[in-house]
Amino acid sequence: MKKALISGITGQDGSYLAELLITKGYDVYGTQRRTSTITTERIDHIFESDNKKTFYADLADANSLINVLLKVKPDEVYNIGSMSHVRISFEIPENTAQVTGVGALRWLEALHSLGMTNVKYYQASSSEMFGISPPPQNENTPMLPQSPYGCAKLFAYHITKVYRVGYGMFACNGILFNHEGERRGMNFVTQKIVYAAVRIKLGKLDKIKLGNLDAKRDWGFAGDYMEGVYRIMQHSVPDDFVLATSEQYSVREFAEKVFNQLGLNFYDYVVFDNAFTRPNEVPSLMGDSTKARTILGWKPEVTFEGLVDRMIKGAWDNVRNNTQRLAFSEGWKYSRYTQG
Ligand code: NAP
Ligand code: G4F
Repeated sequence: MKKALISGITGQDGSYLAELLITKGYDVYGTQRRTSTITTERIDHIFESDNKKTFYADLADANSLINVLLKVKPDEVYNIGSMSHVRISFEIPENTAQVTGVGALRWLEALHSLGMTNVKYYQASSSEMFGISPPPQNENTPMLPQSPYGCAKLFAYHITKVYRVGYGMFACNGILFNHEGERRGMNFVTQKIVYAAVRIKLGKLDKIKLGNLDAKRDWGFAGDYMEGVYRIMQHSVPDDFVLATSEQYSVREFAEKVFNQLGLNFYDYVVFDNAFTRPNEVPSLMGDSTKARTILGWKPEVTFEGLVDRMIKGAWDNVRNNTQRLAFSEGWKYSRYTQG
């Protein structure tokens, strides 16, 4: 049985990837960082009765990564962990560089120095690296990042290629465009909008505060993208692939769609708040994933409409039933969780 080790297993993608790899027959392990509150909400159902599958480690702590590698002896490492919020990266730029950028180097050098260069390595690269390069963006598009996060991801992307070429490692990049779902963090714009609309519909919130409504994104479903990640790692040679839907909507269009689905007019509730804008914006992302579609046979299954529907359903069930920590009903808690 192949062993997979996932950093960032407690996050949106890590949890979907863990589920997927288990269905593919993998023995799945993960790293989690020490936090003062519980962060395993997304994976508790996966490792319900087994507390030996996750290990404390931090991307800013090379020895912790080495120790986990020695304990697990994985066949494949998926570096999904990162400080993943673009606007917040302007507030903690050095931490972002350490965790999101140098964190990748720590994994790669740990594998190299331990003589584990036969272990496959996946790097969670991002369309944010393209920055202000106009769409459609593909593997050959110039990368012009606009945030500390984008710069950190660009370092991780290049260092992955350096270890692939220099040491012959199976090290690859998935350059993923925005992907969302029921497990999306509350301070990313899609989930923030969906939860606000549901709360407004249920009389638990009056207004939603947002920043730039004109930015355009290529939004897919996270579960589909983890299938693409798996295929990148099963390909005969290590390579870099864009995963995207090739459709683009503005934040405004996403919000209109969500509010309309609930019978509400978005413009009756939205308030502009400068706190949610960024010093630099990435105005327009839309990927060209021809390479992944042709070589890996990958394509996204969930449509934009399907994504909106499943996110609304997820939020509706949680807010109605108060089943999830993130969905506590008091308005002020919503405001805190959606900061960013
Ligand atoms: P996410 O929900 O924010 O999850 C990030 C994960 O990284 C969490 O498990 C988090 O742990 C962990 N983490 C944060 N700081 C860490 C540290 N210092 N050491 C170790 N782990 C740390 O992000 P996501 O949306 O699943 O994204 C997964 C990866 O893909 C990230 O690398 C992200 O940058 C990248 N990406 C995402 C998208 C997207 O649209 N979702 C697109 C392109 C690339 P806690 O649970 O403790 O916070
Ligand atoms: O949902 P967002 O925060 O996602 P963003 O910045 O595109 O980053 C996400 O996708 C990247 C891939 O391209 C990942 F690498 C990254 O880890 C993350 O998953 O913001 C989307 C857009 C931005 O243009 C932002 O300015 O929404 C705009 N926006 C407007 N009001 C807002 C808000 N974003 C947030 N988070 N909160 C707002 O209130």
